[in-house]
Amino acid sequence: MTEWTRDDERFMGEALALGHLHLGQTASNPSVGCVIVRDDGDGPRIVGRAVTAVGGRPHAETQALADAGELARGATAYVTLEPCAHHGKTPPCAEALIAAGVARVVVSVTDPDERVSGRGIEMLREAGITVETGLLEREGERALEGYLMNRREGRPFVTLKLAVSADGMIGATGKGQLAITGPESRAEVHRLRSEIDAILIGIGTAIADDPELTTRLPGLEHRSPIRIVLDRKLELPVTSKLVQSARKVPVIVVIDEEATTFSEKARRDALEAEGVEILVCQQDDLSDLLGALATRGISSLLVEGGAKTAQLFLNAGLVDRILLFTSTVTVGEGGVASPIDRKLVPVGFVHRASHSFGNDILDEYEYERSS
Ligand code: AOF
Ligand code: ZN
Repeated sequence: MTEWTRDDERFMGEALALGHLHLGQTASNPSVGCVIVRDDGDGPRIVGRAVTAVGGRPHAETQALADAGELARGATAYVTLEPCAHHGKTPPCAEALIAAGVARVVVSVTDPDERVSGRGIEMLREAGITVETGLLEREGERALEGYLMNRREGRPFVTLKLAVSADGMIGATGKGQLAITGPESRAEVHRLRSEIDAILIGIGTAIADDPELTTRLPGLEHRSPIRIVLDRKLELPVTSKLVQSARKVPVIVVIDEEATTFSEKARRDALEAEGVEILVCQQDDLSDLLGALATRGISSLLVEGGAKTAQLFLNAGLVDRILLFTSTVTVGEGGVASPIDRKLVPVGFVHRASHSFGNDILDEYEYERSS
């Protein structure tokens, strides 16, 4: 076991904070953070820093090295993920670290990608560089949870978000969007949207609420996730806000089977003409759908819509985190009951934290994997 110093933890903390910046923006690549630190006898100082670029490339290390320039020679690189060892779309970061003359590399999490998986560390060690791993590993695993789930399990990390009234309801039939939580909670949801790859709702919610599901916080408007609707019968109206904004922010409509009837084909064509992508995938087995999403690079999924969709994911055992907002509003008559409330959390979920947003409480639960 390596004995870490306070400085080690501080610099890896800095790398993790950098990695956080591009969550949801690096396509199929993880958002990795890297800082280059040197000590010329007057204490350690950061001479280079970077996060994986928007779109996924260049990787963090090459940019941090460029930032440090000649100062990287003899320095320590703190990286949240093991440096890559493969010639992919960019040359290996391990090679770049060796060429720059870095003396020590500290890694939080090793890379499960089969092209890397220990080889990055091996390459560095063979070149005489000191490599230490596992610093702030729990935090690193959390920071890279989407990417790790994608590579290890072939599916995105799934977060289920629910907003529940004081009387346990998530809405009311026939009333459209109901303000259950307050503005502070809504801002938090938009912030969450800005950090994930895709958001998913069921057709019931899409029709009842006509939501846009974009990120609408000042400065974060360009960070909207891909929007996915489970829509077996192809009922999403062409006039919906989702469809009407599909050219700006992608929309994927998931249907069970290829359109066959004249009217189905017409509806499909009309949606496609607006820029919607149609994905054919059996929804009875959600794992097929999640596998298809993972293959196209989606590593984090926020399930936002409807009691039915929430239940579908819970029943399939495909929820990793629950974000439960509880408000002080009462819905009363005609309310749609939530499958979950603070007193009824599914077995296997462990309470991790509570936060308050205005008058609302956000409880965070995580599925405890028996590993
Ligand atoms: C790093 N630093 O910042 C990131 C890494 O398609 P490529 O060539 O960009 O390679 C993608 C793989 O590179 C990805 O699966 C993961 O193993 C690694 N991502 N590695 O050294 C980075 N983003
Ligand atoms: Zn790399």
